[in-house]
Parts: sequence; structure tokens; C-alpha cells
Amino acid sequence: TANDIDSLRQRLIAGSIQVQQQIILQLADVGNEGLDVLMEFLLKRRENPATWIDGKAYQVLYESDAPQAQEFLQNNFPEGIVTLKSSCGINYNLLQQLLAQQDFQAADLLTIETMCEIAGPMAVKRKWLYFTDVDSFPSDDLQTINQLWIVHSEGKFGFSVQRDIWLSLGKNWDNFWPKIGWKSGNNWTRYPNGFTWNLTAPRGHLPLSNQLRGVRVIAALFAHPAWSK
Ligand code: UYC
Repeated sequence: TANDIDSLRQRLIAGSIQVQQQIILQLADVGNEGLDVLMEFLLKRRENPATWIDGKAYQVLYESDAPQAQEFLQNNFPEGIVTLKSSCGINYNLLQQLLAQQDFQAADLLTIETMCEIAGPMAVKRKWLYFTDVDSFPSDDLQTINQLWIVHSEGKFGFSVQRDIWLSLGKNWDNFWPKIGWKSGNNWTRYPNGFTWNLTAPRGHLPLSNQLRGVRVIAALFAHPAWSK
């Protein structure tokens, strides 16, 4: 009823993050009125940086086959809900789309490729990064990539999520790898099929950084000034 919808609307605005997540799932199940509430919610919050709660609401609309939802996204969020800022002319539209589709494996590959593109033609040819490449990455671009991952993964994936876990473990790599599912006992997780390419993965599981050439690249990533502002 209209009353029930209104109660969901109120709790969506005022609830804790856990409540908001629950309400979004309920709204997804009640037809057009539910979609209307989610659209109103996204519009109201668009002045603020998108969080994974916005991402969840976006995701419901994105996955809906209701024409009104598709039209709404086309008109209001044609490039998604994350501001795709770049200081080096990179277009993050495809990464946004892959993450909106929850194609985490393709998004992971594109993330690595894009970071090589930021580093320049030598890195693109080499297909991997030097830690000195990472030091000079623009913060804007790292923040865009990171926010795209966070917003479309219920806050589970992203470099800053990995960094927080690593800091909470006293920067201990041997404890970090098993914690995010990159190692089990003495065994490194095998690329690509050993990894979990969906939201059942451990927090911090994605994006991947190949450890074949040591920890310096990921250490440079975690030391980057992008995370401190
Ligand atoms: N791979 O094992 N990885 C590759 C990971 C290691 C290896 C790519 C992550 C350990 C080889 C990605 C882990 C190791 C290749 C990742 C992991 C190893 C390769 C594709 C857990 C052996 C072939 C992009 C830490 C013991 C390519 C890329 C090559 C590829 C990711 C082996 C994303 C997170 C130490 C032989 N692995 N990688 O970088 O470079 O090539 O020879 O980390």
C-alpha cells in the first residue's frame, strides 16, 4: 500500500547503512512504486560523493527491465553515479559499465590495463608497473578507480579497502595475503581461476595486484597520497 511504501521511504532516508541495504532490496521487490522511491533517493543524494548504498540503489535500477528505470538512468546518470574525474585524459566509462554489470573479472583486467595506460607507453607494452610508476599517478585517477570499485561492490573491493586491512594488520604482508584470499597456507591463489569473481569473496579480494615481482608496487599504491586526503 501507499502507507507501506512511505514507511520504506522514511526508513531508507533515516536508517543505518544495514537498514538502508535491506530497504533497497525490499523496494526492488515491490514494482514501480519501489523503483520511484529509489530514483528519488538517488536524485536527492547526487550532490554528495556516491557511497556503496547509492551503488546498491543504482544497481537495482540498472538491473531492472522497467523502461522508466532505464530512461531515468539514461537521463540522469548516463555515466553512472561516480564522478569520473581524471587528470590524464582517461575515460572511465567502460570500467564503470563493467562494474555496474558486476563483471568483476573483466573490470579487474581493465583496471590493470588502465593503470599501465596511466604509467605510459612503456608500461602498456610491458603489461606491468614499476613502483616508481605508481608514485607519480595522479590522485584523481586513483580515487576514481577506487571509488568505482567501492560503490559497485557493497564497499568490499578497492585499493583503499585493501590498504585499511593491511594497516589494521600492522602492515604485515604474510597476514595480509591470506586475509584477502590471495594465499592459503603456503599456496598462492592461482590467476585467474583460483580467485572469487563475485561479492562472496573476502573483503579486499579485488582488484588484484600480481605479487610475482614482489610487494613494491602494491606498497607504493598503499603509500600513495591519494588515500590521505
Ligand atoms: N597472482 O598468484 N602470476 C597474474 C595474482 C604471484 C604469476 C596476473 C595474485 C605469485 C605468473 C594477475 C596472486 C606467483 C603469471 C595476477 C597471484 C605468481 C601471473 C595477470 C596472489 C607465483 C603470468 C596480470 C598473490 C608463485 C604472467 C599480470 C607473468 C599473472 C595476480 C605467478 C592479475 C593477486 C607470487 C607466472 N597474476 N603471481 O600481472 O607475468 O601478468 O609471467 O603473485
